[in-house]
Amino acid sequence: MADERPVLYSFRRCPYAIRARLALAAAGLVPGRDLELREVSLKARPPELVEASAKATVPVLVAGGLVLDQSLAIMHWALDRADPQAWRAGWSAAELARGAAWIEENDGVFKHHLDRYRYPERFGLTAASDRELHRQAALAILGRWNQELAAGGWLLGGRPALADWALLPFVRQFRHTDPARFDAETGLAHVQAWLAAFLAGPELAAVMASPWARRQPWLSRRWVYHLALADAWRQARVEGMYTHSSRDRSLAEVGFIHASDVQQLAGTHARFFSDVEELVLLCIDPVALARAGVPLRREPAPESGELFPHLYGPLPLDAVITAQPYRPGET
Ligand SMILES: N[C@@H](CCC(=O)N[C@@H](CS)C(=O)NCC(=O)O)C(=O)O
Repeated sequence: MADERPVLYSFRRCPYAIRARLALAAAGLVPGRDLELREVSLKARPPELVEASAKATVPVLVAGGLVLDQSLAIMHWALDRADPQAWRAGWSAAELARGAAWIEENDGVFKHHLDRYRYPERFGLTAASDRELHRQAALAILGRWNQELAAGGWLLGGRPALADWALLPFVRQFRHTDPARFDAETGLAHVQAWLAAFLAGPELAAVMASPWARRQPWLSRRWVYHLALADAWRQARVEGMYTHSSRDRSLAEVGFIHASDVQQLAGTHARFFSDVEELVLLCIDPVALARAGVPLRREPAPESGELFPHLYGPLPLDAVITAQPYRPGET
């Protein structure tokens, strides 16, 4: 039977994805049981994500026919299922509206200044003074949040609400840009304490670790895979072409390059590479292979008859989407 679980495309460090995971976890959902978590690399977005949401940002939740590609919508989806910590429950309409306004300010103007402070090169900000202007503008907003926090330690009062969880991953990112300077800021004591509690708390720790976050990106079903010895991969990068077929034999000897579909990888590793320490997993894009005129055929292995992908030609480097250390057990 097809897997009907919702799929969450996520990226471990993304503040939007962190807030979505926080809400899903608070609702009691567990990856592997209630949903499938697919950690993605933003440099190599899987075609399944792009097909679900053309803009292919993270997070994206796909649940049946529903595609939610805004983190806030995912938070609400989670809390519609269960809100045991009363992130939305028990607040007045006016309080909820205040919370929504903080979120809007965070996602709009605060994020604008945070990005320019954190990644000035992306915005062509070469002068240190430009960067500093954005830091100061973000600090002015934090100063106002500081006043809100003074009364009860949380944005709406004495306990955390949706707005706190939605903002804190971004404030974490602001601090992370220069922690010592953030911690030395005066006039932000309530923000500093609010963030410190978040950073030390179990909620964040849970969603930054397995099963909510992984170090290795999820492997798309639409890519094919080749396990390469590190030396062979190094040589390919010098030569601009990968021409090994298997562990010990060349493309010229065999006539094709051995590869695996994702579900075959662990078996391939166990059969041929279990004693190799430095192994590189090449994720290969069949579309780029076709563009380069390299035929990809699925052919039976001599003993088992199981069909494996075979590449009939040298592997061009631009068909290799990622090359990452292979860690058995993580695919
Ligand atoms: N409004 C979206 C923003 C998501 C977003 O921008 N995520 C970043 C990663 S932190 C991303 O995917 N960036 C890649 C891109 O914009 O192409 C949300 O709330 O989910």
